[in-house]
Amino acid sequence: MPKTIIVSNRLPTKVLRTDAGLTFQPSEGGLATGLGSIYRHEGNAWVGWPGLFLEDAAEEQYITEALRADSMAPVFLTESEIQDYYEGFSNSTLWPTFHYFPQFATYEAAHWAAYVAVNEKFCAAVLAQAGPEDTIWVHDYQLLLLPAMLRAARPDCTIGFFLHIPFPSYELIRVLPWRAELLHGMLGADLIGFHTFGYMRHFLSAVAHLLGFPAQNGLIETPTRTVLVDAFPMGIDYERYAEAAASAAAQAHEAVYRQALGAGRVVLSIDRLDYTKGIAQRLLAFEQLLVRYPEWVGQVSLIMVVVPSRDQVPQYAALKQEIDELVGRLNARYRTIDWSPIHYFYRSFPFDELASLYRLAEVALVTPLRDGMNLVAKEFVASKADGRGVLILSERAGAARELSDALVINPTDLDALVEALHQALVMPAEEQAQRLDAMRALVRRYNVFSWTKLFMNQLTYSKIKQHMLATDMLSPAATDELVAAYRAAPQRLLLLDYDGTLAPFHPNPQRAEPDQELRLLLRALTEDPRNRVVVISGRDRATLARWLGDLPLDFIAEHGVWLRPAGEEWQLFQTLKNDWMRELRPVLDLYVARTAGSFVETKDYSLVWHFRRADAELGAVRARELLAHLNFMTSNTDLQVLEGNKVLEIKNAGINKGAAASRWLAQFPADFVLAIGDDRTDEDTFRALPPAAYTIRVGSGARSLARFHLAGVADVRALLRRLL
Ligand code: GDG
Repeated sequence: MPKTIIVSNRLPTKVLRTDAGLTFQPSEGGLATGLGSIYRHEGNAWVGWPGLFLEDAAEEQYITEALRADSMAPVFLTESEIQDYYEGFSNSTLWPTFHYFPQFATYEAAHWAAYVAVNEKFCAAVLAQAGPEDTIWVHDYQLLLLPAMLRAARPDCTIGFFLHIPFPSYELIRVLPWRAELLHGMLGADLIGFHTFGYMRHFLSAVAHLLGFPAQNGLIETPTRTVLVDAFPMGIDYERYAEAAASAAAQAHEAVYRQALGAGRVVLSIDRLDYTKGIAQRLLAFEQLLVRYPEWVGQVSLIMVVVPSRDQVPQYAALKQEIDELVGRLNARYRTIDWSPIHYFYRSFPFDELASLYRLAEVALVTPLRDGMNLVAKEFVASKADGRGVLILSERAGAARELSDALVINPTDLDALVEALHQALVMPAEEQAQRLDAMRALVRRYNVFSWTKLFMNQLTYSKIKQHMLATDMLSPAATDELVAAYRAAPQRLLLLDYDGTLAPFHPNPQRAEPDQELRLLLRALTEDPRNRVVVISGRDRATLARWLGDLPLDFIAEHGVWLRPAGEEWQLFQTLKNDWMRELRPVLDLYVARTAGSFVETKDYSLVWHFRRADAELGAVRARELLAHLNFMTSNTDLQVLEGNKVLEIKNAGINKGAAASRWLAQFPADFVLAIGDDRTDEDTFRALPPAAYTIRVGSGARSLARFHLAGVADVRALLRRLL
C-alpha cells in the first residue's frame, strides 16, 4: 500500500522541556487540523522539527519513539542550524523577499549553506520513511530545495509542494543570488500549489525568465518532466470555529470581557508580530479615526493581540518597540478612567478565549501589507453565526481574492482605512448580514478539508497527466536494444536534426556552428559503408553546406525544401513558389519592430520569425499574436505556418521533414532507421517513419509521437558514440 508523507519545518506537535520533564504539546494550527486525517492514517507519517534542542542520545530515542506512536518522525536540528537555516536564510532572506521587503533581506553565504544542508537533512529523514511509490507533500518556504533532492533520490515518487506565503514578482526573485537553485528545487515536485492565481502567475513568469522553461495551461515543461502548477486557496476548519464561538465557554468568557468593557464597541486585531502585518499602520488609522470622528472617543476600543514571534531578530525588536510606543502614546492621550482606546496584549491566548474574542468583536481589522492567505480573516467570518460583524480586509492578503464581500482596502492608504473603520461602525445590520452570509458560505465550503482533498486529487492527476504526455526516457535497457538492432542491420538510415539535437542553441543562430567533437562524430558514422547519415534541418542550405558540406553526409535543408544526397548537387523537393514573401514580409517586420531582440530570417522558400533573444514572456505573447495573424493571412493559400523552438516559420504546404524523410527511405531502403529531433517540425519525421523505426524526441516532457525521450544534446552525442 503506497504511503503519504507530509513534510514541514515544524511537526504538528511541539516538544517542550519543563520542570516535570519533556512534554508534548499538539499544535492547534490549521495545517495540523487539515492534514490530521492524512498523516495519522495507517503507515503514513509527518516529518519535521519537534521544536527543541537535544541534550543527549537518550532524549533523542525517547522523543523519536513517543512521536512515532503518533505517526510523526522528528528531524533534530542544532542551535546553529536553526540560527542559520531558519532565522537566517528562511526568515531573513526568503521571508522579507517573498513579502516585498527586500530592504530587510540579508544575503549570507553561510546561511545559504546551512539552508542547503538542512534541506538535505530533511531529505534523508523523508527517505528513511518513504518507499519508491509513495506520495510526499512538502510544505513552505523553509524547504524549497527539498522536492528536487527527493526527486533525485526517488525518481518515481509522487511529490507535491505547497507555498504558504506569497510568491512575489520576478523582479524580487531575481534579486536573490540563489534564485535559479530555488526554482529548480521547487520544480522537483509534480504539483506546485499556491494560495492565489497571482502567486502562481509570478512563479510561471520567474521560471520562464530565469530558467527558460515554457509553460502552457499551468504545465511547465522542464527538460525531463512536466510539472503542474495550480492555485489552492487554503481554508480553515469552519465547524470548529463556528462551534467554538457558539460554545458555553466562549459565551462565559465574552460575558467577563463585556463587563470589563461596558457598552463600548469592539474592533479586533490579531497577528503574529511581523513587519508584514501592517500593525503600526493600523494603530495610526485608529488614532485618525478618533481625530476625524470624535464621536467615537469613549465609544470604541481596539483589542489588539500580537503573538510574540522572532523577537530576537533586530527588525522584529524594532517593530515591537514601535508598537509599544504607539500604543503608549494613544492610550496616554485618549484614555479615561473607564475607557481605553487600545487594549494591547503581547502574548497568545488559549483557543477558547480566542473564540470568545472573535465572538465579542464587531469589527475585525485585518490589514497586512502582504500576507500569503491570512486565516484570521476566515476564522472571524466563521465565528459570526449571528450575522453581525464587519471584516475590514487588506487587498494584499491572499484571502481578499475570495472574501470580496469584506470592506477591502489598501493598507497603506490611511484615509481609506479610517473611512472603512467608520463605515464598519455605522454599517446597517442588514448589510452586515448580507456580506457575512456570502462570506460564511464561501468559508464553509472551501474549508481546510476540501483544500487538502483538492490538492491530493490534483497531485494524483498531475501524475496521470505526466504519464499521458510523456514518452519514456530512453532507458539503459532500451539503449542496449537500439545498439544491438543497429549492429545487426546491413543497411542503416540515421535522420538527425541539427539545432537542439546535434548542437546546442545559441542566441545568435549563425553562431551555432558545429564543434570539433561533433564533426569527428559525424565523420566516424559516415565512414561505415552500411550507414547513410542525413542531417535533416530547418536551416538554409548554404549554412549547412558551409558548416558540414565537406563531410560525406546527406542533407535535407529548409524542412525538406532542398535535398542533397552525399556527393550530389542540391535539388528542390518539388517546384515551389516564393512570390508570397512580398506580401508577408512586412507583417513579420512589424513584429520585429514591436519585439526587441526578434528578427526575420529569409530562406529560399520560407520566412522565419525568431524570438529566442526577445524577453521570454513578451516573445511568447507576440508569437501567439503573430500566429493568429498569419493563420488568417494564409488561409486559402498554399502556405503553412510551422511553430518551432522559439521560431515561427511560413512555408509552402506539403513540404516538411516528414515528406522528405519518406522520400529518403523510399530511395535508400534500410533495415534500421533512427530519427532524432527536438521540436515540433521533427514530429513530421516521426510520423512518416515505420513503427519499427527508433524515434527519439530531445528535451521536454512534451507530447510526442517519438518512442523515446533524451534530455539534451550531450545525451544524443553519447548515444551516437555508442553506435561507433
Ligand atoms: C502563514 C502565512 C497563511 C493567532 N493568535 C492566536 C492564535 N492565532 C492563530 C490564528 C490563525 C493563525 O494563528 C495565524 O495564521 P495566519 O494565516 O493569519 O498567518 P501566519 O501564521 O503568518 O501563516 C499566512 C498561513 O501560513 C496558512 O497558509 O494564511 O499568510 O503567513 O489560525 O487563529 N491562536 C491561538 N491564540 C492566539 O493568541 N490559539
